[in-house]
Amino acid sequence: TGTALKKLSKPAEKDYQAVYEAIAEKLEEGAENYDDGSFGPVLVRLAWHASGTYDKETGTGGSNGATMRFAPESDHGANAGLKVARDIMESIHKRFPWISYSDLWTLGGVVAIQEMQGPTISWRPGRSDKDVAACSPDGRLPDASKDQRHLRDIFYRMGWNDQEIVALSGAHALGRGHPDRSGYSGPWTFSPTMFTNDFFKLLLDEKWQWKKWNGPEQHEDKKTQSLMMLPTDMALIKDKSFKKWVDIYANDQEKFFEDFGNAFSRLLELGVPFEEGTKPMRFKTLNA
Ligand code: DDH
Repeated sequence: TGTALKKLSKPAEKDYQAVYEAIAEKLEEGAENYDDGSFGPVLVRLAWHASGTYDKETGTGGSNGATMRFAPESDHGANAGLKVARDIMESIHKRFPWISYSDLWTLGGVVAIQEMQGPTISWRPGRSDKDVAACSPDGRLPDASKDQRHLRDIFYRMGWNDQEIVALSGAHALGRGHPDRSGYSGPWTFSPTMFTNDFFKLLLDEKWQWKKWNGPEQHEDKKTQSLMMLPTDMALIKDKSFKKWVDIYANDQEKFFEDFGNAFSRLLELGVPFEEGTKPMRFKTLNA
């Protein structure tokens, strides 16, 4: 009884595990005709776009606040299509009204990565929601049409190094471009609902050519013409310091999982003022 009541005591790890499971059960529910059959990739993207607005100089942006609930942030071009993910999270929030949206959205990314067979992601609760005045300015998330200089501008601003930029970019094993969202089209890999190091392998092994179409400039694989790479993805093998890590992650899935897991966990925590002593949680997958 009382599931809809606000929690009186501080939620414990088992309460967050229950939220984890509720999200996990939603990943494929009603997704028969959606993309590749899972909402996992778009939930990862929501967690990333909620967090990737962080600016280390001013301490602004980041996942704390969940300000993408509001325009103007929800209307930023980079966030097109993320309403799908926010709506799924809304249905979860109805069942667990005690959790902040900021904790919920980041937890959604953890669930999606783990349920799509990725690494276990350490996660801590403690984010609180802010109002519309805290919305991030437009332009803090990467622009896919740009090159390595832009990648460094954006990711150094959050405090990342070259290795971490490459590791995080491996998330493009998942999901696809949607012409009605970003304008780009197609998946990066042949298994877009499974977390693998295939993004790196394909980047190195396939021949990539400019796609001939009316959409934005993107690459397609010469062999099947069904996969895509963004200009920013191609920058990872054009730039020596980035390519070094593409080679390493293409050859060592375990190393990629470890580095991605650590970086993604930190990404979700950028700028979050945790209470001292907040312990990282590690959630069990539905199959475990
Ligand atoms: Fe990404 N990403 N991303 N991305 N991303 C897109 C889709 C997905 C860039 C641009 C795009 C990361 C880095 C970058 C995911 C996760 C992550 C799309 C297509 C564009 C464009 C959107 C659409 O049309 O629906 C650029 C540029 C960068 C960069 O410069 C590095 C990172 C770091 C992550 C992460 O999660 C850590 C995921 C997942 C998707 C698939 C979404 C979906 O709905 O499918």
